[in-house]
Amino acid sequence: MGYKVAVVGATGNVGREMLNILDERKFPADEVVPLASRRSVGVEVSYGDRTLKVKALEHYDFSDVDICLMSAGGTVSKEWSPQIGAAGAVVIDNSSAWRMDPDVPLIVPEVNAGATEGFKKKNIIANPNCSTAQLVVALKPLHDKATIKRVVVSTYQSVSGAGKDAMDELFSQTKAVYTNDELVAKKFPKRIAFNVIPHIDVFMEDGYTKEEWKMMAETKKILDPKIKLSATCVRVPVFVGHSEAVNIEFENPISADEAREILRKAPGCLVIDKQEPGGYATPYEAAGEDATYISRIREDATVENGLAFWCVSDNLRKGAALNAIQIAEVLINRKLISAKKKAA
Ligand code: 11C
Repeated sequence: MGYKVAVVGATGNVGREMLNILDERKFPADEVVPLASRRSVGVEVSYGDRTLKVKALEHYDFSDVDICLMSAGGTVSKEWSPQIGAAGAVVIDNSSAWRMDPDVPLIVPEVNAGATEGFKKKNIIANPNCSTAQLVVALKPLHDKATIKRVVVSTYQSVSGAGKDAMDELFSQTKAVYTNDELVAKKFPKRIAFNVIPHIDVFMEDGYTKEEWKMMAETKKILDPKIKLSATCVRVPVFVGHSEAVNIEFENPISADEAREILRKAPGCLVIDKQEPGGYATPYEAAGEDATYISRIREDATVENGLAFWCVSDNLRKGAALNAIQIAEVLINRKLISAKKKAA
């Protein structure tokens, strides 16, 4: 017997990617139900070669749903995830609502799949922020080898991280530049076309932004609370694919060659590091792919035991939908859930 999977937020960037990936990975689902707010009821979404009609989240009966993939934002998740979890479905939530809750595991399967079983208290599992997911996939094998003390990371984040309206804003502003029309900025605080914006999410009291705080706090929860991390998160005019320039200080020595060999064998990582023009990954190649691409691996002589690299991944896939579905696969493969009997 297969699983019944609900996708909440099915009309959004990540929800649609979740439906694609469930099909691509031949997820053992007998039934997939796309859900969204009332205004999206009846909208058609693709699931493989099938077209499904979106149903209303409100009043949906979750009692025979096994897994609920949630990508409808923090406010909806805060209200609905506990109710869906109490109805018996395991919620895998893509928002930031539950990530820091001590009773909710925050999972990147390549890094801390073992922590998944902690979901039973609330029936909720959290998916990390996209910029954290790809980073910890790359950090984990290096941490295992040489123990990370401190990370300094600068991100180059695509507009799809801010949703479909943000992608439309980049498109229309870019067009307006060529047609000499007025540039309208609604989603971003400054023009994004042919520009970069050093600001993602709200400002915190200490001057960091919430996106930067998330990278620090989530890395600690997923990988190791002892790791110190300072991030600068920047929006760039790229549609899909987040990039990161990473500097690490380790407790123990590790050479660039050793790091390259370790990362080549690490789950979820793909090393492209030819050290010649074009011999590195960019968001263009990473979009639509599953891996975290790692390039430009080199020793950083400005600190003891220092290493620097470049890492790129599809923020809608490993940063969101793919990671959520990999968590669902962990639940099944580790026999942490079994498919419920469905009404005939
Ligand atoms: C961005 N990383 O690129 C954000 C999107 O906490 O899940 C995801 C925000 C989150 O704008």
